[in-house]
Amino acid sequence: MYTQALNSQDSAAHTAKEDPQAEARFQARIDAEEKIEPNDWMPAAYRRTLTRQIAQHAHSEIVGMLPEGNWITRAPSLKRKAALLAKVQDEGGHGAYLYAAAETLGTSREEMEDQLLSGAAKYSSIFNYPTLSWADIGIIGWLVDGAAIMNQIPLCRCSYGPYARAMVRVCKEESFHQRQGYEIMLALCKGTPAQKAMAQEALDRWWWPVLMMFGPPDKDSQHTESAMRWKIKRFTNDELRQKFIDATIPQGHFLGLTFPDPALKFNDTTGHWDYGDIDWVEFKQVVAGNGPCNRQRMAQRRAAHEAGGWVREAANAYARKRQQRAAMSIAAE
Ligand code: BYC
Repeated sequence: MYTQALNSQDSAAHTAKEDPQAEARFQARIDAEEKIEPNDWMPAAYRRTLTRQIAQHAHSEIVGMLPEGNWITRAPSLKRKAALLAKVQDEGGHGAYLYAAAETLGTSREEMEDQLLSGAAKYSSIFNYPTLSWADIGIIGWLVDGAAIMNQIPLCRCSYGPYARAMVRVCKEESFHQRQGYEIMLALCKGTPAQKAMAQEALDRWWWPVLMMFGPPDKDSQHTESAMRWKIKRFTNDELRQKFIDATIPQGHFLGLTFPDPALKFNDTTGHWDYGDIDWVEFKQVVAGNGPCNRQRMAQRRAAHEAGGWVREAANAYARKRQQRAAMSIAAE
């Protein structure tokens, strides 16, 4: 979908050895803002970090369907149900484009799925928190998708062509998701005192985990330096976190909500909102598999994978039949 020629494990480009001259030419192309395409020479470390990031991103989209899918049958009206259903389907589509983009780097979708299901691959920490009330669906759209947009708009300019192109459509859809979430929050905040309290309670639970979505602080980020040099990332984790906070605080105040951070204060000197300390111990725990819902999410994914086995089998049988028919018609010519 994003390329005409996929790399395979044994292609020359894939097995490229360390080559300082090729590496210098590669970096010059990156510096000149040229896009790198699947069959171009690339350093093994560039391929590795991109495969890791895109696969984790794809897994996040797929696991991210679970907390919201949980509310489809309980949405408060037909309009809300239709919008939520469409949003959750969009996330599945994002996962599919992203797996396709990662496959162009030479790792098969099956391998990536195995890595997710075995627990070897990461997915976003945020999807390990529970969705306890309808307001959580508003919060996910407003803040989780809002954070995703802040992170993903710069990825539309990522140096790797297939990832950058996939991101354009993803960002358009995320923008609809963000608006539907904010609109849910607006309705709750303009509603009864109980609805407003539900919205505030959801913000209290989600605010800090959302800030963790941007990844560890720059001083602890292993991949930022190389990812910035290769123009995979255009901003550091802390820069994007600050941009998100600056954009979101006025939106929360417009809703009449209070952020659960006593240190939050507009800094006239810097022109940014100062914020309190993020609990990085909690972040590490969640990423290590010990968040409130990690085990439940993985159990649900494994069950869904097993239940879908017959679909994969049928698709493979159909593909084989088509191949055989094509071979027979060539032989008959
Ligand atoms: N959760 O060196 P760092 C969505 C890991 S989908 C878990 O800074 P990097 C949505 C990181 O992978 C949202 N792990 O890494 C879907 C690395 O571990 P490894 C997902 C995290 O890659 C459905 C280690 O920590 N978005 O929005 O330079 C419904 C060190 O970090 C997290 C994307 O994936 C985390 N939050 O920067 C609604 C966007 N943060 O691999 C919404 C694409 C870090 O060395 N990804 N880690 O074992 C990125 O932009 C970057 O990968 C990150 C991290 C900013 C996330």
